[in-house]
Amino acid sequence: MDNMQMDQNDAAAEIAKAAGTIRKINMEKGTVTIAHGPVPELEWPAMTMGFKATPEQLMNLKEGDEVEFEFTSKGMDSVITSINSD
Ligand SMILES: [Cu+2]
Repeated sequence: MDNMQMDQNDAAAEIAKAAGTIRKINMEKGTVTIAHGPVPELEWPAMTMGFKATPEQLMNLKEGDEVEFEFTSKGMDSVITSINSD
């Protein structure tokens, strides 16, 4: 294992912030689809995509809600760490 490589992977999992609109919530799968604005930290443009989330994070949210959220992104997995509706 190359330690330098591991450090770079850890850095990729830092928390990023975004704002957007909830398009779909799937409680069974623990996913939420959000149309989010640009994420400068990750050099992401605005897009609609799925995030993993816990039932506790999703239970007070509904489709159409405007939200601000924080997440980690590693490979194809983006996982919400906190989410709040405006
Ligand atoms: Cu995205």
